[in-house]
Amino acid sequence: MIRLRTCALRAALFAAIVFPAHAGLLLFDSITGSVGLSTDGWGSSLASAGTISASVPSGGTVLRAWLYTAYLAGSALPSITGSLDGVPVAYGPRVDNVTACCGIGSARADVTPLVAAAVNGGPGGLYDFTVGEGDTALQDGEALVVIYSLPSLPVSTIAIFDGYSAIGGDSFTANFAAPLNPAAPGIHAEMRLGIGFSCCLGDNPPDQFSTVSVNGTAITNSAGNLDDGTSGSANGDLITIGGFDDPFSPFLPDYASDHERYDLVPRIRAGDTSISVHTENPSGDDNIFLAAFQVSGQANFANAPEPATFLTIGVALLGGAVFAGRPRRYRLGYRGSTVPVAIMANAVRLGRKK
Ligand SMILES: [Ca+2]
Ligand SMILES: [Ca+2]
Ligand SMILES: [Ca+2]
Repeated sequence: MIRLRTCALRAALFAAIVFPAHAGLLLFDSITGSVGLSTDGWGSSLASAGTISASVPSGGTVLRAWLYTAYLAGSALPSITGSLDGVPVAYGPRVDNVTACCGIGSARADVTPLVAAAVNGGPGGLYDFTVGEGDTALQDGEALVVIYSLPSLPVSTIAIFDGYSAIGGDSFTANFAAPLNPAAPGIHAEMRLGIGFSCCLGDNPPDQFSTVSVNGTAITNSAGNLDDGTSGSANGDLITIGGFDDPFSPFLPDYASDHERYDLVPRIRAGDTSISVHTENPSGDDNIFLAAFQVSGQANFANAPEPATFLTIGVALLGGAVFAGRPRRYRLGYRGSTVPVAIMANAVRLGRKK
């Protein structure tokens, strides 16, 4: 009994220290099945509405759809509002990036019913929506994230992390049950980032970019800028989303050629059972508010503790314990959906900091 209590205490201490009231991007959702991912962004400092799109093949069925908005000067924005195809959007709690300057943050809305109604049973391809902002000067832009099922697709896992980036660094890990073979036919592993309030090198110091490393290797020092802004480099327009129509960024791209969509396969070594990603924002004034992953097969995604914290505290307390998320299984389907709930989702749902 004493041993059990000690173990429980150690586990509690470990959990409390490794998972602090979390600063950073949190795992919001994860799903495994014959699923696909669509992401797109729009921003403007002048117009209060524009076009944002979803790309869903014929036969695809929308399972979930979220609209994000990224803002600045949050204290001057008492309420966060917007619309999709003229329908007011009910954004959830604001998520201020308390680690960064300038009152930057983001909010998320569930727009599944509206997007599903437009897409399901449709011809497939590109679906355009009119996205609106309540305050275009203080809202940099929006991201539309859609997960759909399509029986002909190979099984993959999609994971969405959202909230705000800790400028000192966030880490994510995908754990796989079987060793990976990067040469396997059809293997797929990618990450797409959504970043708000990021603009420019040189003419607006400090240079505004984020860095990304995968399995310990830096893959970009150029993530950011207003790739999805439509009105030029002004506050209220500073948003970029790795989108369905963006190519993968080359390895260590320059600023202009980094569109925040990254192929992770080249960083996988034969036999790896996990993929680890780490992001930082050295300028302290950009907000990575979204990280969307899609990988072949089944994977368990988790927020990873920072390496130094993990080694120092984890080893000391537990003598080398192996960290592993404990996924919760549940059947899938959104409220009111007629989608067959044949797909098993594999998720760790964590509360986001309010
Ligand atoms: Ca705007
Ligand atoms: Ca910035
Ligand atoms: Ca960019």
